[in-house]
Amino acid sequence: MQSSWVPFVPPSASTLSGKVDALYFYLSGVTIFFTLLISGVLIFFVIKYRRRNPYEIPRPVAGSLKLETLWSVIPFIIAMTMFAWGAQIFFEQSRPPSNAVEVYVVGKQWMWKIQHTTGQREINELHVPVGRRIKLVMGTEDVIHDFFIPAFRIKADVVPGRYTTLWFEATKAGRYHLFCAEYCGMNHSGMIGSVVVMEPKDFDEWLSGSSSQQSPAIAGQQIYETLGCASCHGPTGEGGRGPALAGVFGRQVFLNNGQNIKADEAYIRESVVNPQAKLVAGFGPIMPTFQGQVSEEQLMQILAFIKSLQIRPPNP
Ligand code: HEC
Ligand SMILES: [Cu+2]
Repeated sequence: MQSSWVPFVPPSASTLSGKVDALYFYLSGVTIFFTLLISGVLIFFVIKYRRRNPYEIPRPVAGSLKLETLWSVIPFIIAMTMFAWGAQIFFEQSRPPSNAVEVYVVGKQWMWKIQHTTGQREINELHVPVGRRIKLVMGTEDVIHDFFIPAFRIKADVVPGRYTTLWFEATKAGRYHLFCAEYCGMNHSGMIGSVVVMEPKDFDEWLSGSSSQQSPAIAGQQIYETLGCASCHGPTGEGGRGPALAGVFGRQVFLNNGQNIKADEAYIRESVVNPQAKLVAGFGPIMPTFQGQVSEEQLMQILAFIKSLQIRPPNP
């Protein structure tokens, strides 16, 4: 495992980690500065104004508007710099760039199951190339887990019934810790793994080395056929009794109730497990729920299939 030169600070290996550290050092610096200042002044005054004889009575303290304004405004400004800086990093971290390569992650007591869009599967290991943006689409089969890569300074809860996304761009080849950071039962402490960051050409070799695996989109297509989705949505998602699915991902969808929402991962997932929650305008509530018939992993594969439908639109 890689380590860093600052004690207690994990290695820094993503485009984000330096920024998070800078903010952290700023917070620590401000805290240390004021701790020293206040305790120094406190000790100084305790000595300077100590009682020298038993009959001494101090002068009464009168308020000072100037002083009070000053010690309200300065901390306010300092707190706001922390807020603005933190918010800026938060927004950057929580908005995956559109050109990121997707990787599917499913948490399960007590392991991380990972699948690449090319089909490679891994357990408790995540191989990624240096210098490419990776977007993780994460779900869980059972309880809440938390995907944490300290070296990248990224961490997010994975919650039953919904998707969480994270993104990063690794900057340094090496092997880094991967933890579950949410207590998830008996073997939580063993739910650890590693992230292997490789040079792009090594990574491509690794990808092609373990071929013969089915891509999530192809697996999703098979599930789509087995569950009979095709009977309403058409074998290539061209539509029929149900709306066309080709091109739906990322598009605006008009709903029965007049609302207009973006078809993101969460929407597609909900459409399959709870189709009546949001009805597409012009269609009745005829789609049955598939809750309990598909695992989280299969849902992600269906999602991958629906996403793939827009890259290659069906022939008319
Ligand atoms: C009995 C016909 C039927 C079957 C079977 C069916 N659907 Fe649907 N589906 C519909 C209808 C009708 C709608 C539109 C009304 C609604 O939103 O529920 C819909 C909506 C959807 C949507 C939202 C589409 C949009 O444009 O917003 C998705 C995604 C979807 N279905 C996926 C699936 C998947 C995946 C399966 C198989 C696991 C499936 N459907 C099986 C009829 C069906
Ligand atoms: Cu866990």
